[in-house]
Amino acid sequence: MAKIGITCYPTVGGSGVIATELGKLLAERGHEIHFITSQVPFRLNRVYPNIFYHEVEVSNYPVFQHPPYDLSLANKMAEVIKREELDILHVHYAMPHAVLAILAKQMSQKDIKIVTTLHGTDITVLGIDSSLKQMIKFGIENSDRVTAVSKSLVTQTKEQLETDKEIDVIYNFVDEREYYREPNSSLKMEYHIEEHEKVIIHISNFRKVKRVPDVIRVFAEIQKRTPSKLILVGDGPEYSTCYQLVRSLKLEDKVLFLGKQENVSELLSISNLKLLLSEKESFGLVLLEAMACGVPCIGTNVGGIPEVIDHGVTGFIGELGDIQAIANYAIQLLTDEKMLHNFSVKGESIVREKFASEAIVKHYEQLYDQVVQHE
Ligand code: GMT
Repeated sequence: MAKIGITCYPTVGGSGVIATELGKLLAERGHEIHFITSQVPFRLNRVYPNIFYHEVEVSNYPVFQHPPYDLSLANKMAEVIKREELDILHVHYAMPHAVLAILAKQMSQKDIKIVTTLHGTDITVLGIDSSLKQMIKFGIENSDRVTAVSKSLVTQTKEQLETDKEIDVIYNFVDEREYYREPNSSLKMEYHIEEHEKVIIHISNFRKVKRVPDVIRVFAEIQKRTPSKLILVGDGPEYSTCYQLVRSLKLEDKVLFLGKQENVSELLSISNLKLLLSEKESFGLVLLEAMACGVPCIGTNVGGIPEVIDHGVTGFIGELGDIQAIANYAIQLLTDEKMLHNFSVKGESIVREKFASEAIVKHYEQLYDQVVQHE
């Protein structure tokens, strides 16, 4: 059994979810897990005897213009590596976490192995910035092993950073014990959704890349053809723009803005279709969460989305910004009960087969074994 340190951004976000869920499942399999983060990861919602949490304290000295979070993190990593005698430090994000792990390794003077998982934003957004490109490349090339959450992200990383570092694809997963369809018709009533109305759902952090206005425009077309409601879950910079758009399209009584929600599987369980129309998306964990709850998905032909949605089998893939074509797919699906049922059942089985949490956690374990034995 290994002693594994995990660093991620612990707040709401796919990478934080994956890092935390992975830590929990590894702990269940007997490993000793040490989270080294600035806050308790939000999914770490109960006590686990072999999970430890080391808080990174950021001091705000008057001489510094900005609190030195990165250096405090490296310092904490080095301290935990030495004191807890970690075997592996698994960091999520090359920038800044892999770079800090390398620094921490030097400071600790221990032969700890560094595993870095790429989730996308560090490559697709930060990697474009030439001032950071060299730093990200350094983090990746000096990690002992690197994984990425889709084939598309591997290709993009290699192209953008001009690196031939070997990168393993390990897909996102969900804990199937938490994500499954549990119909609750009273919840529909509580949200004033009629039984015959179809429910379309979108969940994101409302950043520009998520193209939430496209979701609203697609819904505007759908509701002309079939009785339906749109549920928007999450919060972020585009929230008020979306609110204005809904008002200008006179859809206020058909779009529900729910803000951030904890128990999304309950909301997914009353939904018939999930829309993710992003312009950048290395995987789209929310798609997997939806499929696990029996919800067919429509996504854009972007990043890792086509690796998750099987076009014509579990949902549809449309071109970015092609509102009418995406709306047509949605109407076709929502007005055909047989297709809706088949897509839903197929989605649930793909989650259990291609994206099974057990197989994915074992894949990470294999990688840890290889890296430790490679000494
Ligand atoms: O974009 C987000 O919603 C957050 C971001 C993150 O860093 O948590 O998500 C990224 O990592 C997720 C987990 O691997 C992926 O499922 C998301 O597709 C990815 N986001 C982007 O690539 C934009």
